[in-house]
Amino acid sequence: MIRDEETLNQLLDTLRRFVRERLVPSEQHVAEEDRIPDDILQEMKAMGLFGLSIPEAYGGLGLTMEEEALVAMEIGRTSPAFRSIFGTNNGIGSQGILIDGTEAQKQKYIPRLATGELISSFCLTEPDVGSDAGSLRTTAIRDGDHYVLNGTKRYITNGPEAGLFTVMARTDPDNKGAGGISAFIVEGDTPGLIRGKPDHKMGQKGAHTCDIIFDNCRVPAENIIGGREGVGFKTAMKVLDRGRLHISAVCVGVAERLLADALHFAMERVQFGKPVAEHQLIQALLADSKAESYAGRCMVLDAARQKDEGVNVSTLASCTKLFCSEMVGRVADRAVQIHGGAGYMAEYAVERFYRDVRLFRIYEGTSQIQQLVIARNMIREAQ
Ligand code: COS
Repeated sequence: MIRDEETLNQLLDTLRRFVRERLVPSEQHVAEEDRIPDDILQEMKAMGLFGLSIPEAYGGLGLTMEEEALVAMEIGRTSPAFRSIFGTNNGIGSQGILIDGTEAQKQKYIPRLATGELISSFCLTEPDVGSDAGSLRTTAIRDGDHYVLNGTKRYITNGPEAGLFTVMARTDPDNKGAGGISAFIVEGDTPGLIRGKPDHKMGQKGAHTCDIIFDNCRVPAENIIGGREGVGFKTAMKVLDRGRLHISAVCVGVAERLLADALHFAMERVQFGKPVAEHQLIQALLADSKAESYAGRCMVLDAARQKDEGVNVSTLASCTKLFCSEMVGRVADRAVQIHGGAGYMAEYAVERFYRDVRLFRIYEGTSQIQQLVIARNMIREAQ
């Protein structure tokens, strides 16, 4: 749903210019330094990017899912690391509180997430728990008016810099399944919350992950999301439904950027006496990429509109995540191929993007998990 076309177009224009003039020229620097410069962070905060999807009542821009998808596509036209730092505040870092939190929890934390004063993280994955999220082992045992958290969370995006964590932990040790899990809000300076060393990743330099270790970490009982035990897994799943749509939109943006780079290169590069873009085998690579990225764009916007209408988009979110993350992998591969030897060189952005996009098929649920969710929902609906 687009509420006001003119206001949205202004935002998209501003963003397009910011991406082109500020972010794209900094991509290489961010990759080399493995950090986003402070001045760019400040500009992103001033533009309201940390609160895109946070309701206006809590200081955000209150974008609808369709509007957010269009914004994410614009942001996708540069290194995913730029999006990663504020994407978490809009998505998996804040949505648990927004969807299932109490009003007091929202009032206390959401406005500071919207401004970017607080950076947030989502702690679900563990060393032995990835796709089978319902089997997580981190415990949260009630002790007076606190819960005591123990366990390790792994590959936590924004872990090194986050000031606020949404943590899924088992409050009922006798229930080994999803029903024993609760979600907590944990402040970054809580004693017993320990950050591991930043991970060395294949790509997405500038976006940081690390282990988050809970060692007898005492969290006030009032910080259990929604004030209820046993519903944390469902909170996590609802958060991921939304997050998967957002990531799909980013995949579309990245694919469009890669295709623009590949087309530009193909029109400049001359072989056999003419630009390689005029060779039919290169044209096939360009055309397939165009058709697929357009399909991704249509899927994301359709699913986003349905979400705005209140439809349960669990299946559609998984369909778009599956298609768009696989699609951008194929487009990145073709973009490297079109560049030939140059595509293998770090001097060209496609080499970096080729590594960056590999993560999209893994995080917020692997492609295989999306397949499983889609098929299980289909069977459930048919029964
Ligand atoms: N929205 C609301 N509730 C949901 C839901 C959704 N999208 N998906 C599942 N649930 C509910 C189910 O209805 C069920 O509730 P009841 O017990 O009341 O029936 C409960 O949650 C458990 O669901 P289910 O039985 O389907 O859980 P499973 O353990 O079989 O696992 C998958 C479900 C595999 C889909 C889940 O573990 C998953 O998404 N794994 C991937 C995790 C992931 O994406 N990790 C990435 C890291 S986070 S960046």
